[in-house]
Amino acid sequence: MKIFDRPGFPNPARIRIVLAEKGLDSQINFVSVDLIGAEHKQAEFLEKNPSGVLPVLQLDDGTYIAECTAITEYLDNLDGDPRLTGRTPKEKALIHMMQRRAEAELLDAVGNYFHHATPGLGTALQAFKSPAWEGRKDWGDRQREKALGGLRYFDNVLKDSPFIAGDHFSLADITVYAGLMFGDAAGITIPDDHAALKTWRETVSEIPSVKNRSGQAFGSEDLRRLGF
Ligand SMILES: N[C@@H](CCC(=O)N[C@@H](CS)C(=O)NCC(=O)O)C(=O)O
Repeated sequence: MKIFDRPGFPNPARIRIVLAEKGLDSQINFVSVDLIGAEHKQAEFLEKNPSGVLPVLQLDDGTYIAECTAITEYLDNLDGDPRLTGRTPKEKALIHMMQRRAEAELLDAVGNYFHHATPGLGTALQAFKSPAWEGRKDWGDRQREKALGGLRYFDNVLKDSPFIAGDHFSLADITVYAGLMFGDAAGITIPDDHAALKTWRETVSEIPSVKNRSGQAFGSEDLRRLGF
């Protein structure tokens, strides 16, 4: 199997954590794609993923799987013990629900703020932004407020639960964790009074699959080049 990604970015980090959790690193060849140079917006990459985003998994039979949720579902089921995406119907549903909230209310909101209200990934990508969003910094700024609401929501969830979707580490935790990594780079950080979220982050940072991977997030050459 191959993963097309770029170390140092939050969505690739989600899958690198999953691979480590499932002990699959040795079965994967990583292919680095130049995000800042807009390689992911060129025809060759768009054939793999028409959405023009990373990561993408390529199976040995040539099939491409994009979207972190889909990639995680595939990898999590390979060993017949899908603990990251849920073993029972109830677990599956709760993890799905919470991970979707983590994307919508936090990770994607931070990304929208970053791409639309800040210089984002730099000049090479400007040409690929949809004209519909031209001059919509106000919308990007509102996404920052949405992300702050997401942080408040997950802090409240974690006052009553050790993990985002119940009593064990799951895909929902990975998505929130990636949202916090992205927030660090974009300047959306956990407010001081969100104690439950801060404690959870410390706990999750110590999980081996996360600890070994998180150093690659936003410490990268790429974002330093852009001044983050
Ligand atoms: N929903 C997608 C999001 C992927 C995504 O936004 N990836 C970022 C890297 S962290 C990307 O490729 N951004 C490039 C761009 O927006 O031009 C997923 O779950 O895989």
